[in-house]
Amino acid sequence: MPKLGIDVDKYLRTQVLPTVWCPGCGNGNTVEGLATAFARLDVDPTQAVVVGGIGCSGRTPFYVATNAMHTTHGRALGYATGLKMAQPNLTVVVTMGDGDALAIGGNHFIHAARRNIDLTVLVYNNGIYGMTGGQGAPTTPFGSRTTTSLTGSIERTFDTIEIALAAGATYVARTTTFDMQEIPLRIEEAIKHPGFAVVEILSQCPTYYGRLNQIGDSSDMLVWERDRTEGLPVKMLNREELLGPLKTGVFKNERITEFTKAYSDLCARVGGSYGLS
Ligand SMILES: Cc1ncc(C[n+]2csc(CCOP(=O)(O)OP(=O)(O)O)c2C)c(N)n1
Ligand code: SF4
Repeated sequence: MPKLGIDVDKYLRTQVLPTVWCPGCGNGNTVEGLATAFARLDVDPTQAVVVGGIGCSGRTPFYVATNAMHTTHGRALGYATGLKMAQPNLTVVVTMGDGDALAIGGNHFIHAARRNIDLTVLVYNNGIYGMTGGQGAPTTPFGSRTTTSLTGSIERTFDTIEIALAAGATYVARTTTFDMQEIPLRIEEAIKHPGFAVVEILSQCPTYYGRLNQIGDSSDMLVWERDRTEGLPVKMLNREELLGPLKTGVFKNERITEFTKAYSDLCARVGGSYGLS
């Protein structure tokens, strides 16, 4: 694990390693990226909370040495919203699978984005339901095989970035587990951003997606991720260009009023008190 002159291990529960994840699962890349981002920002672990949903990716809080919440499938953003409203000074990072964030949790995702509450949301997009056996997800690429679409998915694919942008997220980025240097950079930007920040990380599930689609092992999947994406050009894209290879990079970085601040201002205006204490 690269140290880059900083103590990444301080942010990992090394005593519980190895993880429960399959060998070569992309989740480890993202956890390392998160720990690196925390280390570079010198985040106080007692003042940070990692909130996970359910699924393989939902296990992330088990391995990050901050406060942790392991919640329910699709509801991580509900818990995180309550936590942030009660304790607005905490750094709250929410880790969810694509199914967790955009299928069962889709409504929470769009409304948390609409409110612009200061949460960092990491969507681990492996295009499949990993934990429950490789079923199709809204993010499953059109035509690909899952255990519920053995002849190829005929459903159209949700684009996390388009949904986040349309719902009002104010920081929106995509990277991949191939881009190991970029993951901590994007997570750092998202944590520093005072608003709803979404980082989609295209990730590999070699056990189900890779095997069912005959992509190969984990390293073959990293090459596949590299080849199906390209960095954002420095210009606005039209609809046809957006339909080409998936773009990576920062799609939006805008500062507007954040929700806990708006609520605090409201309380001051009407003479109420803020928070639960
Ligand atoms: C309310 C509810 N419905 C269904 C499940 C079963 N379930 C657990 S994990 C999961 C899917 C996980 O897929 P994803 O969210 O994409 O995460 P991954 O495992 O791929 O990281 C499902 C359907 C559940 N735990 N709770
Ligand atoms: S089933 Fe897929 S997503 Fe889950 S741990 Fe294994 S490789 Fe990772």
